Amino acid sequence: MSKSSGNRQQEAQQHNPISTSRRHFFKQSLVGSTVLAAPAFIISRNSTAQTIEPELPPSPPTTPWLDELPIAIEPLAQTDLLADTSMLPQGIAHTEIGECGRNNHQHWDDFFGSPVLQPDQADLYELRAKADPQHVFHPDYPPQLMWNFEGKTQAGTPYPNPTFFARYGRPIIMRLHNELPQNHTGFGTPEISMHLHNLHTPSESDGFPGDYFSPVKSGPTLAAPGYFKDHFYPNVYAGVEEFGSIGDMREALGTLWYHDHTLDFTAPNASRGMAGFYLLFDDLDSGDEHDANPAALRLPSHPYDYPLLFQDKRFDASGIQIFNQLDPEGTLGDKITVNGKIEPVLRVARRKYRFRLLNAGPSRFYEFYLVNSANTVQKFIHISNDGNLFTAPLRNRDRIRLGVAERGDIVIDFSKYALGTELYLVNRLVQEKTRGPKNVAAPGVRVLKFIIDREPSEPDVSRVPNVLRPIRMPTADEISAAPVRRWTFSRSNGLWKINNRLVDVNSPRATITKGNTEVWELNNPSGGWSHPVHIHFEEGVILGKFVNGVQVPIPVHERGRKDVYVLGPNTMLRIFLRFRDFTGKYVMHCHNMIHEDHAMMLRWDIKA
Ligand SMILES: [Cu+2]
Repeated sequence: MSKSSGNRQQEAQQHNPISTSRRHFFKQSLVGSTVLAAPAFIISRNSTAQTIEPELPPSPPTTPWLDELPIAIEPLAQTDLLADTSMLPQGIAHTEIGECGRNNHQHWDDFFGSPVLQPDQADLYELRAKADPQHVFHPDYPPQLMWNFEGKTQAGTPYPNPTFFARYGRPIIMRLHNELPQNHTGFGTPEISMHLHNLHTPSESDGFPGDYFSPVKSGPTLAAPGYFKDHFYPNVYAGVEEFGSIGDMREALGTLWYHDHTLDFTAPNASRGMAGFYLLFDDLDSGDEHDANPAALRLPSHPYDYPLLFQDKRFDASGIQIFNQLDPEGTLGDKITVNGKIEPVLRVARRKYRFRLLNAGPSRFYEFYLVNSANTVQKFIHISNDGNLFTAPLRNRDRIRLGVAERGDIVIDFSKYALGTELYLVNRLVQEKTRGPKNVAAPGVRVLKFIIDREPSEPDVSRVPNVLRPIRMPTADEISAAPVRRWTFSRSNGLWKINNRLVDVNSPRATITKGNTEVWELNNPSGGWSHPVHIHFEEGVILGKFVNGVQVPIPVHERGRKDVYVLGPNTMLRIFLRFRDFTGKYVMHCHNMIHEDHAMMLRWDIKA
């Protein structure tokens, strides 16, 4: 390990009193395990490696396009959580049978009318956080440890980090078991707090960072450790109290994702693999391209609706993943995995597909292009940002930029191409440090190869209508009446801070009365780094963007609702937010997971 990173670790120990005990705990468990490879700088022999920091050798070269992704993803199968009558889901934490000490589910009786769940009241799912010691990122690398949220397919086979198919108006109870090895060594920590980003979720089911648990350990905001934790996902739109029923359909969320959010260890735990998709549908975005409802959009639907999860990872000389969780600069990945695979192939039919692109971190930004084998840029349709459908599609787009945790849904029409055509998804954004991206440069790095290998089995009836989902913009009166809070994201003493303070999950830095609105000004006064800032629970709209104090246009794809606000260098954003329907504790943090862990996060609360 380099001297400089060693110094930074000592600094982290000295300057982060909140987290010292957890860091110390983890430092002990790292003894005896290889965390980082030799410090010598080696020029990359691999043309497909991203530019890297000089302290680390690049990941070993890989032969591209050896592995294939499945041609369709499978929905996660439900579990019968009512089969064992001693373990029925209930509003109050079931600690006597091993549930961790969570707060009571809010509005449980309003939804279910009795203390214990009755048949047919909710969709029921179960995930188990488990170690897979034999994951293959690439055939050139050895099988190795990965951590997953594991579910089951309809056929009953294990399904790592599965995709939920959820529907507005239909609540979900998700039982999360922690079966990670408690004697783990290496990066990652075996406590978990699963955040569902950015569902309109009561706080006790949000995956609050201080709500981490294992059978033997629990975070400061839980009352007790446990083997499992039930999450209640109401699947209501924001605005229930204002609009009644299941809320305001203009607030619909579509492409959501879940990941571990354990305090101080989000980057290593998510890098271990614990991240997946939660797709949410309603009558408009119904997930059925054959839908007879004239109001339905009929966007390309399953199996032509395909989520793609990108993570940056670094591997040592033997091809084993490494990550320095004690360094406030983290470890920049130079291999980009797509749904857990390096340089995979996806075979597609000659028709339209909806791809849901997710930057799952920990710290790399992407600007993706679709190119043919001659690197000529191809066009696609951009339909949503952060999972929120635009009011109208952005057609003829040639790039999509994603900060960590941002999502972008795009539609690619492969019917324009001949059978046998090969296309590539390419990242052209240069990034040399975890602090943020640099310039865009062609031809970029090919991360995914499409092969158009078949005609569709039936005519493609999907479409991309000219009108997608309406938006509720704040009125001028609402904006002028909203109190303003100012948050500055900066670095001092080697750590990442908000308004010059480190995270403290025990105490809120803002308390807002339910039903109120506010304007938040997010300020990055530095030229040295970028912060993709995430506000849990509520979507916002960007009112204004300022660079070096000068107002600049808001990019067209950022004019809808968002939950991640990319603060570039010397940038200030004004955001309008409503705080609705539920109370409790939430967070705002930089979603560069390395900044988040070291400790650019704050708790804010909604009170009744
Ligand atoms: Cu940041």
